[in-house]
Amino acid sequence: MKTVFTERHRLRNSQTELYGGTLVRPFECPERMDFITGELNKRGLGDFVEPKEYGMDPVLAVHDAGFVDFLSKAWKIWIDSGYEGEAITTVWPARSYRSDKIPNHIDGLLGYYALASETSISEGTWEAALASKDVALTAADIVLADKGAAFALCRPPGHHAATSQFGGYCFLNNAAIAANHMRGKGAARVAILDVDFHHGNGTQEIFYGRDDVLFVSLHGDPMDAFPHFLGYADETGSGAGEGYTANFPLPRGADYGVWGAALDEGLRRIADFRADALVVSLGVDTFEKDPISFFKLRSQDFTDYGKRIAGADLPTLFVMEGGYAVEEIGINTVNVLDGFMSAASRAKA
Ligand code: Q9C
Ligand code: ZN
Repeated sequence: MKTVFTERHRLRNSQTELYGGTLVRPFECPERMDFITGELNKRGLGDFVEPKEYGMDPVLAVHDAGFVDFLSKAWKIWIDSGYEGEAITTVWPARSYRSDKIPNHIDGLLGYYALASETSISEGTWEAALASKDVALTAADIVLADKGAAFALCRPPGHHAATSQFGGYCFLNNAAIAANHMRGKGAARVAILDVDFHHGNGTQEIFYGRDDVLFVSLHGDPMDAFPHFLGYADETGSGAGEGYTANFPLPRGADYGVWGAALDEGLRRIADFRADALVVSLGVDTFEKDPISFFKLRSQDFTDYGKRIAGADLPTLFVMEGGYAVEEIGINTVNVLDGFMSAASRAKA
C-alpha cells in the first residue's frame, strides 16, 4: 500500500495548547509523523509518494469561502494587530449573543470561526493545512485509479474541522475533502468510517444533509469526551441525509470487546449502504495509553480491526487523524494497515 506524505507537515509547529489551565506544548506535535514513517520503513511498508497540488476547488466544495479566506490570513492579521503569542480564541458567539455578525477584530473573527480554544493558530499553520489536504486528495486518486487502498499520512488532522470552523487540532477536513472528491470521480456512494477516539463532528456536519455519503463514527461518549456538543446516538441525519449518519458513543474504559462489537455494527451499516468506496478516518487515540482519551485498545487490537475493515471489500482510503501516545503511534497505525493488507485481496494493487 502506498503512503502519501510530505515533510511540509512540519510547518505546523505550534508551541501552545490551552490544557487544564496551562499552556502546554501541543499533544498534536510533528514527532508523531516521525514514529509513523519510522515504523512503516521498519516493516517494509515505506512506499512513499509526494502529494500533488490540487488548488482550492476541492476545498471550497466542502468549506465556506469566508472561513477559508480567514484561515489563509489569520496569522498575519493576528501579528499585525500587535499580539506576540500564538493566536488563541477567547470569545465566542455564545447562546446569549448573536451569531450573524462577522466582526472585524481578530478576537471576534477567531471566535466566529473557532470551535474550541485548545488549537492555537501559529506561523505556517495554513501552509501545513494546505499540504495535508493535498496528501488526502493524492491518496484518494490512487485509490480510485487502483480500486485498491492507500494511506494518506495527513498532518494536521481534519475530522473536527466543519464547513466554517476549525478546532480540535484541525483546520481543513482532509477526509471530507477527499470523500467529496471521490464522489465527483466515479464513486457514486462513499462511506466514511471514523475510528478516531473523538467524534468526527466536522465530517458529520459537512455531510449531515446528504444521502450519497454515509458517516459512521465510534467515539468516546460526548457527555464525557471532546467535542462534548455533537456525536450523540440520536443524531441520524437531516432531510435527504436522514439515516445516513450513525454514531456509536462508547463509555469510559471501553475495551476491544465493546469497541469491536460497535465496529461490527458500523460495518453492517456500511454493507447495507452498498458503498463504492470507503474512507477511514484513522485516529489511534483509542489506545489504552493515550494521554487524552479513555478507551482500552491494545496494540494487537489494531491489527485485528484492520482485518475486519478489509472484510468490507471496498476500495479504501485511510486518512490519518489523532493519536497522542507518540512512542506507540507508529506501531498502532501500521498494525491497522498491516492487518488490512493481510486480509484484503484488493490491497495489493
Ligand atoms: N481534556 C483529534 O484527535 N482537547 N483531536 C481534548 C481533553 C481536544 C483531538 C481535551 C482534543 C482534540 C484529531
Ligand atoms: Zn482524536
